[in-house]
Amino acid sequence: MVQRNPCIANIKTAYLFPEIARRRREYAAAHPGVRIISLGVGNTTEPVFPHTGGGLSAGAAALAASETYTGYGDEQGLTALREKIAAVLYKGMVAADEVFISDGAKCDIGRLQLLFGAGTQAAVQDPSYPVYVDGSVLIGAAGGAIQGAVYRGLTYLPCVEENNYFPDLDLIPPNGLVYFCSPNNPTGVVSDRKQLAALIEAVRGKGSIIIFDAAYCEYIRDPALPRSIYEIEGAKSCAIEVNSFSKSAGFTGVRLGWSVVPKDLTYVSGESVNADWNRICTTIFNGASNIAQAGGLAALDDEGLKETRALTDFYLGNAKLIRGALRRLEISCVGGDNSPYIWAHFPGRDSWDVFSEILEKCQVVCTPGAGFGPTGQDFIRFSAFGHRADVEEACTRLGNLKQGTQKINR
Ligand code: PL4
Repeated sequence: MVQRNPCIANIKTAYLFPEIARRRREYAAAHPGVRIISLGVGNTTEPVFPHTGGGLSAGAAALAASETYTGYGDEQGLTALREKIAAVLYKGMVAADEVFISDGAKCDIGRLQLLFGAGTQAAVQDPSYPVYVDGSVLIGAAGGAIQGAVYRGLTYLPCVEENNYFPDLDLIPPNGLVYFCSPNNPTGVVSDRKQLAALIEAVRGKGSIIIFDAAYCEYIRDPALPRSIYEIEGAKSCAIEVNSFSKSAGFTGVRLGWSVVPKDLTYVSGESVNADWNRICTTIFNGASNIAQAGGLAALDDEGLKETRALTDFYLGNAKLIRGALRRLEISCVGGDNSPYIWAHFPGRDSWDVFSEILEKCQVVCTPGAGFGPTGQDFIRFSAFGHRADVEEACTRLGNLKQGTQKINR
């Protein structure tokens, strides 16, 4: 008999989003005819805009003609797309051969963990996108669970109201990884330049590396806030960035993202992380779909960038409605102004109980904060991804909660 990978055995709870889907299905089965609205998973709902969609269509059409057909491409992605991302999105802050095209940020986060392996200490913002934690467990870098989904070998960096949702940098482990997400999932809070400069200084001082997840950077409206870690001096020697077309172009189902691994970045041994990432990508990844990449190229044209702005404006409009509804209920919340997530506080409550209450009283699905880490225990995340009419209806239904908690503090 073949032995089970003991790291898999360390995972103690179901992955968050399928668990929410399971509970939703269970509720729907018990309440036939009830229309459930989702403000849960961060999944885009609006159609791809025409110029970007035209890129996808052209990519598909090219496959149907012998003159334009293409098969496997470079595993690192189309040179034209790597160059365009470097030029248009990073304004030359990174070079094209530091950009690696992928099938999405989530997949990159999983593969990046192979660079560092089981022995590397990892720190995560608490709360954070669960893939950083669960991925670390699967690679063997987190050890066993202490309780629930809290793992012995991980360093949790609480990001709470008391510290303005920015962690105590003294907690960062030496020679380890720091997963950092801004705009943050789930809190919706964006770190400013001063905070990211302090993060970089701390990480460099400890010989650690940041894996910076900028998947929601196109939602930033405050021009003073950084959209990429590479806007901050020193980042190229200590940070990898992951990003995606999912939430900017509506490509959640298309699957297209990228990572930036600077050539300045080295291990403690002095060897190049970029060279190893190239080796991993070429070995166990076979390149993003050529149709998706054609769409990505169109999304980065002037017209495509306008579409990104319009799409993200739309979801930010939803976020404003959700914040308004919570405000009327006097539920304290953050986020939603430069991000599509709103982090709402239900002091003293268990977030899975609040999830059930909202489902039962409002037929609205949300995401329990406990799924993002221990500090999320009495929080609920509301996602602004949804059709406008559904979000409006959900906001009306939230009135059924009629729950006064604490005063709005942001
Ligand atoms: C549900 C901080 C959503 N099944 O689409 P990708 O792979 O380019 O990006 C995924 C991603 C990366 N980084 C951050 C994210 O928040 C996400 C998507 N998160 C959410 O509701 O938190 C979708 C989750 C999906 C999943 O497991 O990722």
